[in-house]
Amino acid sequence: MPEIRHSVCALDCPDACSLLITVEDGFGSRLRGNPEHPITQGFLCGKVAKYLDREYSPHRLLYPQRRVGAKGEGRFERITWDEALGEITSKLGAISGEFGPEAILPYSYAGTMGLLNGSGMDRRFFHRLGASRLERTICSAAGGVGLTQALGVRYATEPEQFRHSKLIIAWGANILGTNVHLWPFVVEARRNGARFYCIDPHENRTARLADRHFFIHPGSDAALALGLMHVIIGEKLHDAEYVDRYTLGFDDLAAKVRDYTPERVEALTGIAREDIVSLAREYATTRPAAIRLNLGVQRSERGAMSVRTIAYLPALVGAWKDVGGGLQLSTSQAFQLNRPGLERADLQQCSPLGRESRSVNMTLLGQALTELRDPPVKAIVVYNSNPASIAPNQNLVLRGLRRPDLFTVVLEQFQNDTADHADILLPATTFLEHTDLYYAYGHHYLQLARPALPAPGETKSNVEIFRLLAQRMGFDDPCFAETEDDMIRTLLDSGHPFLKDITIEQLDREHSVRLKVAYNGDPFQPFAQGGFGTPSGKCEFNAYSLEYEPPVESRLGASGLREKYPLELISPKNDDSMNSTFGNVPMVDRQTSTIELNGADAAERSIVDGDNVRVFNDRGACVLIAKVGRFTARGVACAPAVRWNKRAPDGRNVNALISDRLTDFGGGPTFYNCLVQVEKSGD
Ligand SMILES: Nc1nc2c(c(=O)[nH]1)N[C@H]1C(S)=C(S)[C@@H](COP(=O)(O)OP(=O)(O)OC[C@H]3O[C@@H](n4cnc5c(=O)[nH]c(N)nc54)[C@H](O)[C@@H]3O)O[C@H]1N2
Ligand SMILES: Nc1nc2c(c(=O)[nH]1)N[C@H]1C(S)=C(S)[C@@H](COP(=O)(O)OP(=O)(O)OC[C@H]3O[C@@H](n4cnc5c(=O)[nH]c(N)nc54)[C@H](O)[C@@H]3O)O[C@H]1N2
Ligand code: SF4
Ligand SMILES: [Mo]
Repeated sequence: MPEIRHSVCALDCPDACSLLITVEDGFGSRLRGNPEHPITQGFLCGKVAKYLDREYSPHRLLYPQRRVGAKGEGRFERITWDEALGEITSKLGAISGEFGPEAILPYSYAGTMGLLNGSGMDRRFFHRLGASRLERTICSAAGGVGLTQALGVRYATEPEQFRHSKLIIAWGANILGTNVHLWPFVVEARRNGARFYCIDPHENRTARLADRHFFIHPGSDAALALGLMHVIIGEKLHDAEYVDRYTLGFDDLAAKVRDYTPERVEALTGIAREDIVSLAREYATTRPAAIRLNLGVQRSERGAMSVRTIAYLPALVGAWKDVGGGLQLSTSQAFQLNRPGLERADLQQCSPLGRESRSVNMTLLGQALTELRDPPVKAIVVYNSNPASIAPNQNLVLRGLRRPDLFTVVLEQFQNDTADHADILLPATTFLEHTDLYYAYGHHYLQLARPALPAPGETKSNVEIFRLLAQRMGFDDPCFAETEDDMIRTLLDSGHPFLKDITIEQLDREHSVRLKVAYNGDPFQPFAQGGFGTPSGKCEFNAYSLEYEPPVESRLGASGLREKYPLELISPKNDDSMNSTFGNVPMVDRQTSTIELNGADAAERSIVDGDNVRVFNDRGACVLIAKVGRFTARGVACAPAVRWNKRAPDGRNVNALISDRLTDFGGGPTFYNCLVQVEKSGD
């Protein structure tokens, strides 16, 4: 008899969908969205609707392997778990003894959003070892800092409330591509008369369905926000009462934005001055008004400033007062779990180092592997991430990963570019095969998933692999013997009111539980009456430090550079994949091997649709297929990310072009400020 089991999509996506899987004799035959879940609403995105193809792919890694070919070549031989674990622990032990434990670097990101397999036993293991700590900046670090500067605490308007909005602005947010479960709420709002606008350098899937799309120069969003404030304050359209009661520093803000006239902001952003004026008026006078700000704006040299400045807008117009008003960047901070108890940073005190170890910024991986000293990185353990494909300054990253003296361990489901560089390659389970607890960054439901399918071959979960490694190393703290359920109980035990009375038993029964963010299921309105997380409890404008400078790598940036490399390249998410996770799928490979060029830019270079083109700058080059059209403004090119290097003719993807220059705050990457030249390629 087929049985329906519950699971949770673990991909790095705001929606964290509740899944139903039909299982017969241990075989999963159908995957669908849970119709009872208030956010999932019974449907899945295109990529996960087909996830069973990945689950049962003949290319799954099933056994531990040892590299026999050159690094990057991808030739391996099968070994036993016993050999693999023995080799890893003896090598890590030797490196720690000779160079100190900080010569070992963990490298992971959100391949799974599960807390146990993403930041559980692994963290405990590396803390006890005394390994370097990884600053996990690759995605949202700049935005996190910008939002904290503005609001003090990173709470957000919940998706369910968007149905009540009368004006929704998708600001650097490709809702249909990366956050599709917000869309039904947008549709409902529009049915009730709401307008829907996009602010984006790319006319993506979402912008094509918008009432208006404003093409903005990459990285210039802070200027637009300052320009909107100029109009709002100049025309006295702000909410004087809200501003008076719940904000600080309005007069200085008013003085600061005086210089950001529509004329000046048009020159900085490319948006016509009359559009800036009308958008400002409409935003300030429409209630409720919600901004869906996503992470696109903060992958820029001005990323933190952009997010900070945009996040002042709802306070200025009083939008936080309304159900359906405000702003959503990420809901993740509402999940006030006991992370310290899970991660156990205190174990560093028991390491050979006996103190907190150094931290290494993951965005600077290339530098860490080639330049870092005292000690140099001698071993890297990669899981939940594919740095050979996704990290900036790819040529430097690959040079580092190819160092003959670097010991590399990779925990993976598939043989991707990073796996090809492993000394020891370990087979990992998928989220359908292990237990985990899931937070979300696009809603307020905490979810538990039990294994729905048997783990194939000799695959093991990250939790189990790090538990085994800890045992082999002789780590005897009781936390290394904990079960998944012990770890979940620890996480739930934070004492925070948002988690009040939520138990593992309830999660097992109900699978998904709404955080206690509001009384009795009422809408969550974090800042309706102030309550900001700042020292004063008010939204602090701190106007003295508000400023906009064009990014160095932009059309108004460094002059020597933009003459040589006149096109601004952005490489946002591909609609039908997930970073590099589905890079082995031919359709995804085709989608991520293209670059969209504006018709005028293409014509100038005698490029027509379908031509192979070489995209290059001083850091590197890659070959892509041109798509010529009107989807970007003149001077902007768009190449959806992230392709597997090894599927490209020259073994490189767009990240060979991207600098490892960091964002203004937070140490994040600047993927979307990248100057390039494009030429027709002979290939
Ligand atoms: N289908 C799909 N879904 C995904 C992912 C995926 O790879 N594919 N990845 C997941 C991950 S890791 C994340 S972090 C989220 C990210 O989700 P999003 O933030 O929505 O995704 P991005 O594509 O990074 O950026 C969103 C939009 O910002 C635009 N943009 C780029 N630069 C600028 C700028 O300077 N200003 C403005 N206003 N807009 C700009 C891009 O053109 C894009 O349309 O999505 C997650 N979901
Ligand atoms: N040019 C460009 N580059 C980008 C971006 C961009 O927009 N443009 N986006 C950036 C952003 S926002 C992000 S978040 C990063 C994402 O980059 P990564 O964090 O590297 O994400 P993925 O490429 O999805 O790779 C995740 C890997 O984890 C593996 N995995 C999944 N579950 C498990 C598990 O349970 N155990 C183990 N051991 N492995 C597992 C998957 O098989 C997959 O290979 O990329 C960044 N790079
Ligand atoms: S990737 Fe996102 S939208 Fe797709 S199933 Fe997973 S959580 Fe849902
Ligand atoms: Mo991300």
